Amino acid sequence: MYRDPTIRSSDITPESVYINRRAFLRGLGGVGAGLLLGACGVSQSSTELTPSSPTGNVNLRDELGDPVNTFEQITTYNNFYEFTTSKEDVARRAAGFVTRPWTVEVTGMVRQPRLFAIEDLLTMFDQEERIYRLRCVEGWSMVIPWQGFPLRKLLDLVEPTAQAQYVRFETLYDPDQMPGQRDRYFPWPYVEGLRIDEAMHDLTILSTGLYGRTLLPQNGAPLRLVVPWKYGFKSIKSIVKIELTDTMPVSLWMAVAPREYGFYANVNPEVPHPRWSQATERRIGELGRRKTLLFNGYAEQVAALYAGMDLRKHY
Ligand SMILES: Nc1nc2c(c(=O)[nH]1)N[C@H]1C(S)=C(S)[C@@H](COP(=O)(O)O)O[C@H]1N2
Ligand SMILES: [Mo]
Repeated sequence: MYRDPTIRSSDITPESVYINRRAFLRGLGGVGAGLLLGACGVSQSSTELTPSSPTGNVNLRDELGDPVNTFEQITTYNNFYEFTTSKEDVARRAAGFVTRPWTVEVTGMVRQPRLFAIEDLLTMFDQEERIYRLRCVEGWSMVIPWQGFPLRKLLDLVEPTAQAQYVRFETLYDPDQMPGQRDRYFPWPYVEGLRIDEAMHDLTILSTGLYGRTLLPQNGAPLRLVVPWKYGFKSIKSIVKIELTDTMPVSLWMAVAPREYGFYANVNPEVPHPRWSQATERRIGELGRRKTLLFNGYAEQVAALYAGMDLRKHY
């Protein structure tokens, strides 16, 4: 379970190390800091970094001004049904998950199909920082400082053909490591999909880390999708296959409960889930609830993708 953010087990939590290190690097300024950040693989896209607070600490905030969740919250309250459906147990159950060697096959309607080793993906692309809200369809949310790279960069490399209209993603299938995959209720492996323009959007990233550290198994190591304007279940974890296709992919959730989960799954406070309202959410670490924002607060960037579509019908 996540803890009350006012109760710190230690001053040297991973997030304080991360935040202080960033403050140090920023203090160096200009070229020096850029080189240092480059050397450890995190580029300096710190538009969301606010200046020092009165306490001297640096506060990492999203562009709406809300603070990031703690490292502990982000890594101990997870949805990853391959391990368990109990959010507080995912971290423990996933602890031994083997993420090396790991390959990602990019295939389908592309001119240059290719099998990538995870090491290639980590070195071929600049690892940028993106501070994003994550809104789960269950009605809770967090703010997470991811590292990763735009999915577009990977897709450009393999050159999608003119027929490619959708991108289909698959999680590893390995019931020996992922005991939840023995549950026959779900049609494993976990599958998700995006329309190709959604996949090419600059907000859509493949994440390799968070808080300046390599991704942990519970967060989808070694590579997971992050699509911040959609409900969290679209952000598929531990990806082994990416396929370009002309057919709308059927996600695991569409297959299990087609009346409850659509392909688009854009965050929308006005379209209730059949069993609960989506008007408000609980930000982990906060008391009470806050209003859910259309497209999770990213409407300015993504609304044009859905021009002319009925967002109530295409949920
Ligand atoms: N393979 C896979 N990916 C998944 C899930 C899952 O069960 N299996 N859960 C999804 C859901 S419902 C959410 S809310 C997010 C949670 O991501 P986090 O645990 O890193 O916060 O992962 C998504 N990706
Ligand atoms: Mo979720």
